[in-house]
Amino acid sequence: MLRQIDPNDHEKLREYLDSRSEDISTEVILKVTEILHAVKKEKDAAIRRYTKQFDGIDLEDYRVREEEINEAAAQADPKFVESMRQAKANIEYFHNAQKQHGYLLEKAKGIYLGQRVLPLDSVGIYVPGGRAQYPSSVLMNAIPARIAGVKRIVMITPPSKMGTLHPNIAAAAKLAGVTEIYKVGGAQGIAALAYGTETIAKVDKIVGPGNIFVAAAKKLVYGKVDIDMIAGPSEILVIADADANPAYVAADLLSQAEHDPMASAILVTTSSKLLENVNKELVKQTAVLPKREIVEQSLKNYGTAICCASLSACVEIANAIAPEHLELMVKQPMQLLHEVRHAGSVFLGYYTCESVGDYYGGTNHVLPTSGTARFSSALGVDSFIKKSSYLQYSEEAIQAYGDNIICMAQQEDLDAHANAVKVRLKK
Ligand code: HSO
Ligand code: ZN
Repeated sequence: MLRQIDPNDHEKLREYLDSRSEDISTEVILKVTEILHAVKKEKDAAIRRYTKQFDGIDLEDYRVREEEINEAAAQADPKFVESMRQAKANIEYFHNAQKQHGYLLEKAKGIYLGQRVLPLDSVGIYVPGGRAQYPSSVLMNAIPARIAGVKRIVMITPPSKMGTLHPNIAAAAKLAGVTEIYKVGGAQGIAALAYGTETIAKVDKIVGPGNIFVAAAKKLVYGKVDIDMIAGPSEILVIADADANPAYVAADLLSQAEHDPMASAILVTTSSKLLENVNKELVKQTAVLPKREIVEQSLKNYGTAICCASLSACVEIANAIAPEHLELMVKQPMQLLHEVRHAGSVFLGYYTCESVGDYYGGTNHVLPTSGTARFSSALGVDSFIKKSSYLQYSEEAIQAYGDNIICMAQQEDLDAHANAVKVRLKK
């Protein structure tokens, strides 16, 4: 049953929005700082110690050799591998269109200005172990990196208790073009990627979701390396009109709710009748879900419904919430899309459930959460490139415009700057 909030009760809405993102506690920050320092100093020795302590296994070597990757991948279900192959093609299709090109401007008098687009040399992808082990996320992280032209794509993931690599993760990594795999997780894994160890050469950027320790570690190493984002719990907001099928709406809300007890599922609708039916469907569908307990907790924590007078009013609510996923279950979704300003990814029409995008359609499922869609974007090719500008002034150009530069340098009391121009001027 979704709790209902009045669309005009802005305070309640604000309260709801603010409750979504939590600050990382000082205790976690302190613990993680200690781990980062230890790995920086002791490298592999610290990795081995923490892996033993946190993952319960003593690994002499945490590098995964090609043979082991192939053996693990061979155990994956062939039908699953074929589905992933198709998903990969769709993800490539979408992300190829994101490639950016540099530019070169030629001004008069031998002046050239340009910008080059360059891939990062190396990236590290964190793949969580335990509950949230998603091969689909390996595809979503690694494929755009490969399309951007990144040469070294390193994946790290905590070892299982037996010290093995999950077959599905191995299969996804192979398909997606991951070039190195290491069995190390947690803050110690992030430290290894950021600082390097005897086993892992450090990377330039770290991407991928993880638990609170991983998130804290990513925050702390940011600046030393780049990071993608600090992902919060998953969210879906469904805007549905009176014609939407309540069974579809409920199913889609539940698909996000099953991720995490902290995930939020929000229905914004113009029809109170639909809301009533969705609530009935939620009860019915939840009862038979294996992840029933998580779903129930998630709905209890964050399951929300808001009834609005018009579809435009629904979009206004969505814009205020800036959800990670937004479904437009309305008759003319393309028209409504124009009003959407803040959403990580939008799913249009009655048939495009979020799962299409989570797995298969080609758009990226690594999206800004907790309202950060206001200022950030989905992971993509852009996340793995950087830009470098260049400039050339000919002899004539410096003669023509040098005075302006000298004047500006003098106003800043930087005589050496001015001189660098003066020595080139013919007088
Ligand atoms: N919905 C998740 C992505 C995912 N779903 C992975 C299934 N597997 C991102 O919010
Ligand atoms: Zn999902």
